[in-house]
Amino acid sequence: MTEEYTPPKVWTWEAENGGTFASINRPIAGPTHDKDLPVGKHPLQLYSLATPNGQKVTIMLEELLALGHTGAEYDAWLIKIGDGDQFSSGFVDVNPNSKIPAMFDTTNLMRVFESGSILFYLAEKFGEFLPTELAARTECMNWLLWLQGSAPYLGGGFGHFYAYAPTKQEYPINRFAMEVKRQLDVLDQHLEENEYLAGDTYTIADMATWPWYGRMVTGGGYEAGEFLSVHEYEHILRWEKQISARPAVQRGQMVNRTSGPLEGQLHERHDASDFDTKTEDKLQG
Ligand SMILES: N[C@@H](CCC(=O)N[C@@H](CS)C(=O)NCC(=O)O)C(=O)O
Repeated sequence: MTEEYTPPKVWTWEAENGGTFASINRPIAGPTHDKDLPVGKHPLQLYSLATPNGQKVTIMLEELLALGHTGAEYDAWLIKIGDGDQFSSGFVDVNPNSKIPAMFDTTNLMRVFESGSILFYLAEKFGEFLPTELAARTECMNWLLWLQGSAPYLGGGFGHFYAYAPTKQEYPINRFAMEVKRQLDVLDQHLEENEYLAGDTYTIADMATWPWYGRMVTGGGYEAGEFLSVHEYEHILRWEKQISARPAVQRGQMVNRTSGPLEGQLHERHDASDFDTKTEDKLQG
């Protein structure tokens, strides 16, 4: 057991509380500095980073482009959350919550934030990856909102205490490991009966879930594969393989990526040809 903590009567902000995100976390909203966001030539402007939440959107945009929707052409600008780019005045204008991903649609001057809302917006705008028939559409939204509600337990809960907290503590790691394994079992049982999350067709629910739980079962998430015995989830593993074989998924996960092998990092994407010419291995020679 760890040392007991007695909360004070009133919580106060200690700027340096330790942990990986100590320097960027604050208890207040709003910008820290004045800076406009860059704007490129394409209809959609994306401000993001290739975390699982960011990858959801770049996968969707690449899937739409693969279907020939030229209106889904996009500029993907890098937001370095470790450097506090999400607190610029320009970013706060597109997302008052100061979290990536955020998007601006220049065709109707609309801001879209929250990754689930961006997926839904793009699905509605282009009429793709969201069934139109009520029952199938509802099932797709059930799983999309399940993911949006569940992933914070995986990332902000389990991932934070297992990988990022300044000390390893048994209570929070146990609590969130239990919950994450329960979530994995929910998905595994569902995918035993269904090819994709919403049934027979690949939808925005799969695109949202793959970067989180797909990554977990291949052992990549927080390097906790062995700890969580992820090999047990054979139906998630089958689904994960199916999704990761899609070329648009392979491209989408490279955009705004700043870690991992250099050939998989495309820091900014402004043209389809950037995947061939502007990955970090090519730029660094
Ligand atoms: N519910 C949000 C969560 C977005 C989110 O948590 N983004 C993280 C990166 S994955 C972020 O921008 N963190 C920066 C910060 O907390 O200051 C969504 O789905 O878009």
